[in-house]
Amino acid sequence: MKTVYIAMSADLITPSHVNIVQEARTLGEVVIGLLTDRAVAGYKRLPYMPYEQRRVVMENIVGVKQVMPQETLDCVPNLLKIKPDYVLHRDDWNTGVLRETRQRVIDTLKQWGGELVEPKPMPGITSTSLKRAIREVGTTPEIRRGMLKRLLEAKPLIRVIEAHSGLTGLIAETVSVEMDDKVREFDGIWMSSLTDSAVKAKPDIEYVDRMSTVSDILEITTKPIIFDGDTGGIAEHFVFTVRTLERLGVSAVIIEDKKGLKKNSLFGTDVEQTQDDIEAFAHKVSCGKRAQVTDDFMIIARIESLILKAGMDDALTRARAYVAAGANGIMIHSKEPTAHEVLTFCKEYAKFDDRVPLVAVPSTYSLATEDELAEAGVRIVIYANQLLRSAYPAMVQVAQSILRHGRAGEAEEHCMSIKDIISLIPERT
Ligand code: SPV
Ligand code: MG
Repeated sequence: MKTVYIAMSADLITPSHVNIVQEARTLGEVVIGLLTDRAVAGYKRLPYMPYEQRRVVMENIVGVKQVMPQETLDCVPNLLKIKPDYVLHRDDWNTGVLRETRQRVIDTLKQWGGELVEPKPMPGITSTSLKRAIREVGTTPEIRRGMLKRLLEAKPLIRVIEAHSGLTGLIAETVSVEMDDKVREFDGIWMSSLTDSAVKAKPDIEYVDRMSTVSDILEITTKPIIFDGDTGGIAEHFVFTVRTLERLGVSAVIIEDKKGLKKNSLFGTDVEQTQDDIEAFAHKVSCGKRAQVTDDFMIIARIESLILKAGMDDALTRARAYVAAGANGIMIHSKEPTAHEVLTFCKEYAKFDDRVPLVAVPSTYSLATEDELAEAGVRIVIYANQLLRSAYPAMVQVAQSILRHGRAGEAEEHCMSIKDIISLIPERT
């Protein structure tokens, strides 16, 4: 019996998947090389369904003999393992990210006289159109909540952007660019207290009610959310926040080790701010960990020692204590103009035996690149305020133009069209 290999991610199964399996069956026994989460996340969005769920679906498609993990986009390592007689692939991979892989497949198959068979793509439903439909339907708290942990397993660096409204949530959800044949998107959403407060014209002092913003963002997005929990309040209150966020499908909360009237960290020592005692904050973290119901939810401890000029040793001592208290991540904050002190922290942290993922927020040191931070061991980069900081001056400029000219005509070039704004948010009927 001949063997036929088909590589696929099989996230949202369409008739096209079933059809290619049926075509393959006419040639021999069908082996599916199922792309792992890591393999898919390397070039596009993390699949909606984790590998194990996708495997179960594919194993139950009539005609599938075996499902094996394909660890990268390149199926050649699997081909070398099973030496199939045929590889089946739709003839739509002669351009883009898969072009080189295609050639390597042809060259590899030659070694044992195997053949590449390329049926025409099936018209009709595509996984892209299904993904759009899924976004319109939304997601569930369970699926969304677990996504941050899945991303940490699947990708070396998680890229997160701030949102402070449904509209900015939509930007975080949908904006993408194509680079080097890969689709680059934000992986998750930061619910910043600074921008959530500023957009309500309130100072960032733990005053505004955040839950209505969470609800607006949940409504329009499917990506994982990291909630800026400020100080978390007193431990007795923090446990309720953890339960609420977890129930809503938020993936993580970050709390900072300050107490009393919290001010924004980027004031540094220009305003009075008090760092919490190590034991008290570690206790708050462990209370939160005990309160959560699922394994998916993450509590990330944010260290303010560098912001408050308490020194690198203090930052490292705290990191040790917070990890021991059960924190699932450490955010090291800095307001220096370069990444220097963050990178020093990372270097020392890398020597710890017990480590959890590191989070960095390059607001003031914005010239630091993702590659640089990832190289130092940072796993999550948060762009914490750029959407609001760019929107505000644009709005002021337009308001001034209207005043200056006594009409809105000159401001038009800075505005999206009326046609675009009225159709930006589709109705859901
Ligand atoms: C926020 O975005 O609200 C943050 C990060 O907490 S910072 O503004 O740098 O404190
Ligand atoms: Mg904040």
